[in-house]
Amino acid sequence: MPCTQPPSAPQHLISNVNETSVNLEWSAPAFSGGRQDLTYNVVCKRCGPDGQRCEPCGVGVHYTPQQLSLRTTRVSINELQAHTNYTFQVWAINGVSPQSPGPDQAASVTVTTNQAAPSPVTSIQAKDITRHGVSLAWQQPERPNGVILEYEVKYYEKDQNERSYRIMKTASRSADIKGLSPLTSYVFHVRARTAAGYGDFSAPFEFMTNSVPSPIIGDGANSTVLLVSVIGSVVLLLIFIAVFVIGRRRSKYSKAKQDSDEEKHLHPGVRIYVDPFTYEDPNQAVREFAKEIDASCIKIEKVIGIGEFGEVCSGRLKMPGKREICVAIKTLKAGYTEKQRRDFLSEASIMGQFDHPNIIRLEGVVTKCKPVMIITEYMENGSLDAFLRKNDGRFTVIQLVGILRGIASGMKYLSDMSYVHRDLAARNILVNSNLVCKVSDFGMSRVLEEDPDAAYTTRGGKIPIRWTAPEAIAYRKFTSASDVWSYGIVMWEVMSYGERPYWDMSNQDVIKAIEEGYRLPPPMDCPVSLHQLMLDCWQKERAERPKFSQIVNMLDKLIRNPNTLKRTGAEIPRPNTTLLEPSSPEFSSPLGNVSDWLTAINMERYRDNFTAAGYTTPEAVVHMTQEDMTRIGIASAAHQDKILSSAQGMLSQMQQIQDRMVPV
Ligand code: ACK
Repeated sequence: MPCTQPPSAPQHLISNVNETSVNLEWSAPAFSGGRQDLTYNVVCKRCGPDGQRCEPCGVGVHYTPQQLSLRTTRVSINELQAHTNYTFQVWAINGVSPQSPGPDQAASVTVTTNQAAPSPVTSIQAKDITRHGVSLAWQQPERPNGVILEYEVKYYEKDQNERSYRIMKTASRSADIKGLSPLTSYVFHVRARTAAGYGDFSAPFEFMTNSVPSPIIGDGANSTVLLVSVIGSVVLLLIFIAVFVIGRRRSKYSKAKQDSDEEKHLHPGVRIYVDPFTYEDPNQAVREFAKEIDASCIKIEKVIGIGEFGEVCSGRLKMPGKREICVAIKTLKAGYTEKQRRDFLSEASIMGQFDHPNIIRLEGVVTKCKPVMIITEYMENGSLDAFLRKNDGRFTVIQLVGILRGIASGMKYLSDMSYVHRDLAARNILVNSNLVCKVSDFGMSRVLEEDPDAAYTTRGGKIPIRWTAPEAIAYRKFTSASDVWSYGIVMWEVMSYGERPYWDMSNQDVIKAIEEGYRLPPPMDCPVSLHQLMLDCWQKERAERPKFSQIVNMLDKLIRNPNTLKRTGAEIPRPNTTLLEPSSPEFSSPLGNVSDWLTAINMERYRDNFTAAGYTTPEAVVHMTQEDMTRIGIASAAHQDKILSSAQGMLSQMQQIQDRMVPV
């Protein structure tokens, strides 16, 4: 027999960076060396800003499933440092590799991690509990991911609604909370902020204030009071321990229960958005949600645009003790009415409640002198629609899907907070120098007044017709599901590099065409899977549209399996400036519904599993993996195989149908 040899390098290594995590995927080497014992080792190197001077990443970096002797062709690497260059090598190894190690057995990729918010604060301690206050202290988060600028303590009475909470900010790792009611249980959460934004809040920390004044130690005049106080304190201490232990037990229980729930329930810090117009005094909302900035900290440099309320400028913000940063400055023009001032500042009260990498970050407001200003982070590449038009055809499909994923993630956050945007469109997305997209434009009146694409409806309201779901146009039913419709239009704008949805059709014609069941066709070179997702977002029945969490998952899956993005339908000659007819094969599933299919393959017992996990269309089912099956509760390997092989058959049937598709 000939000698066996070391394998050649893994092929097609691709990376996907998500904040401080990196996913690597590759395919098997072209040459296996004539052996079956192929595994992979991953080498991680941290490099200087120029990508040179690399050193081993060391401990602290986590690899899933593992770093060495991998049998899979993918690995997820977590807990990397933010804003850092890394080079990863993936080595193909077999039993004879040690005989002849060489660089031709490895593939490598270099990435830069993004910014990441700090990890949650974990250990909080209460010191000096009194009738009306408590001193809290905590440790720095395990992974600060940057310099901690401040901590925020959120607290509320345990028996009260969590929405009536109070916030205290501090630069140190302790806080003296005052003004509490005696003998009352309070819940505290602490979170840290760096230049990348806020981290998650800590788990709840509960305690009860004292009922008796602190004894005056050394005053022996009234030993009875002292004795009562000491007994009282001991009893309270026992109550406190009991409350703490029960609290801990309960939170452990609820965590176990909630693990399968939506993300918003997992993080006690994710709260519901508060409409600033529900405040009797909207200025109070501004004070609560936006930081007042001294005008002397701001340098206006140039005008970059005109908004409804005045000029939009770029400039610099230098707060005492902090680094200077680039900012965008929205100004309120002179001669404004009180209502205009309120409407202008409502955007800051809304934006100030959000904290997410795909939502534009509010730095603060200037209200104490004129002009009144709203200061936000600066987004170097401006609005997404103009940016795409300027860069027509320059991005890979994966980059475009990355853009869409960012927007969907920001929208998921907003919908988790029960905020409905109402004017989601590429013109209202901003792009920074790293191609990170952030949702912006949160003014309430703006939706109706400022947007040049908004038109008056028969009911008198002003609505951006081309981006808006039919039920929102017809009877103002604005929900996260109508935002999903708009998101589908944004997908179309992105994949067509900023083309105007429905081209030069009039608003009336658009409304009529949508009502008759027509939909936008796939833009040129758009993967079939993405156009299908758009069509799902444009379901007439809003309950049938995907949720933003499902859209994020779907896009993640497409990014992980780039092969699913290869089919573009380009082989079908079709003018792509004509709407799709309602009867197009792409439209409704040509393969019937999931329930019928499960019945046909004698697997109807899993119908509820599919429905509960959101796999409601054959298009969604055909891309499922074995892991997905396990996740939705199909434990039997034989059943998994049966369903997967039938789904494969369905996929090829689908492809045949699409190949037969005719121009409409
Ligand atoms: O497309 P643009 O350059 O991006 O023109 C508009 C203009 O101001 C009027 O809204 C730009 N703009 C708004 N907010 C920001 C921001 N945070 N960073 C950079 N540009 C911004 C927008």
